[in-house]
Amino acid sequence: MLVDAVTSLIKNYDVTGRYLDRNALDSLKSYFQSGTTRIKLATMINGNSPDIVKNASRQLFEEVPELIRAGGNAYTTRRYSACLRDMDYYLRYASYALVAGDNAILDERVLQGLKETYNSLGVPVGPTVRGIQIMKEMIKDMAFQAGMDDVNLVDAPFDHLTRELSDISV
Ligand SMILES: CCC1=C(C)/C(=C/C2=NC(=C\c3[nH]c(/C=C4\NC(=O)[C@H](C)[C@H]4CC)c(C)c3CCC(=O)O)/C(CCC(=O)O)=C2C)NC1=O
Repeated sequence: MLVDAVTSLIKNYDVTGRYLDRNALDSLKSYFQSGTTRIKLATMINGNSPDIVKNASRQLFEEVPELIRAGGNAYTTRRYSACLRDMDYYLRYASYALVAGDNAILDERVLQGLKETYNSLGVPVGPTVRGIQIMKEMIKDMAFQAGMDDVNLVDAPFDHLTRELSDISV
């Protein structure tokens, strides 16, 4: 089921039959107040997704050149394309989670079974996580240049992907 910040909060209160209290209302307020920025960020990501994927993967392959050398996991055209496609998946689903203000969609559509798949195909998690973090930094830079006030909203979905993939704290 698709969940956003509002439905997930209401669900929690409904389970225990409570009215929304001060905490709930504060968190709803901050979600709605950040709404315009979330949509601006999603618009910016949508309009630049091919460049973000291309530039972030270029930087990743500069930092970890073994990936695209013989024997590397992104070596051969097929695997190189699979890698860029995965980056695009992370970016697109992160943009959904950003608008929703909730990471549940990432658990459900992206992370489910992913570690097992990556392990069985030898896709290295460290560089994948690095690719996700590079995209995050690029988007924050773009948002900052565009004068957006709360660029740290970008962190949550990318850091969630990173944490869940690597079991490390960000
Ligand atoms: C929407 C949710 C979703 C995700 C996330 C997803 C990921 C995903 N990535 C895969 C493969 C892959 N993923 C990579 C990615 C990389 N290799 C590297 O060295 C880099 C570190 C990295 C790119 C940053 C590669 C190279 C493969 C192909 C591996 C192979 O077939 O040998 C596969 C195996 C099947 C296939 O090749 O399509 C899946 C399921 N699929 C999905 O439906």
